[in-house]
Amino acid sequence: MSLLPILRVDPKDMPELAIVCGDPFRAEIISQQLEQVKELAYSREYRTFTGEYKGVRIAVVSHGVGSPGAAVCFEEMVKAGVKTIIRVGTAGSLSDRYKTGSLIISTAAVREEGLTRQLVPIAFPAVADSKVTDALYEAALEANAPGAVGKGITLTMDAFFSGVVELPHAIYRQAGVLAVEMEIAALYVVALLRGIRAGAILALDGDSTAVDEGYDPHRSIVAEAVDAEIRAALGALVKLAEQP
Ligand code: R1X
Repeated sequence: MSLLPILRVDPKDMPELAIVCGDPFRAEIISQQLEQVKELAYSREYRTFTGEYKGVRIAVVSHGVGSPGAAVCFEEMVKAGVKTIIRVGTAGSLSDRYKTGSLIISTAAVREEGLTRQLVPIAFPAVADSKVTDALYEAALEANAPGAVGKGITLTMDAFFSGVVELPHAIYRQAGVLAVEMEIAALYVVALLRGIRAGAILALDGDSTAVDEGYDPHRSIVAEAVDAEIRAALGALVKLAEQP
């Protein structure tokens, strides 16, 4: 078979289990935890590595920022035979309980982006796979994160900095949504429509209502939380490899 048109990877080289993250540089950092690492391609924002973690073959792929671009990546991964995807990401806090340095396992995503309604009506829920969520939560509790570990609903948006329209963060905060980011709804909808399993873990990098005043994700507490979520995601994939 020829290369995937956008990821530029030969489908036969793609394992069934994968970690995805937004940042191509973070994909490289995650790949350093693997043995027999190979960089398969670096095409646009999509960087693909494969390797083994505790004897389990996995891929690490970057999906860029935002749902439409990320969905292209997820769709091509599914076409190549990937059956389980875990997103390792960062997000802004929406709750008083979980702040910078905490880890959140996303059980479902509010579909406040524009992409997924072009795939399936908006009444369809963007939910995680429960086995993936359970494995991530268990692994996150053991990952020594600098903050608390929680699980619950997250918000997926397209807007990062605000314009002149009021963003819906306050409403979702009242409704108990824990964090906001930009790609999980796309991941869960693609996974549900294509019949694969998906989950996501997020390191909180600041207060979602303060991004316009000053967003600084480059703090040591965030780096520690990201390291912890990477350990958790790798641990969860090892468990999930035994539960196909
Ligand atoms: O999902 C969000 C987006 O990919 C989280 O971080 C990025 C924006 O800084």
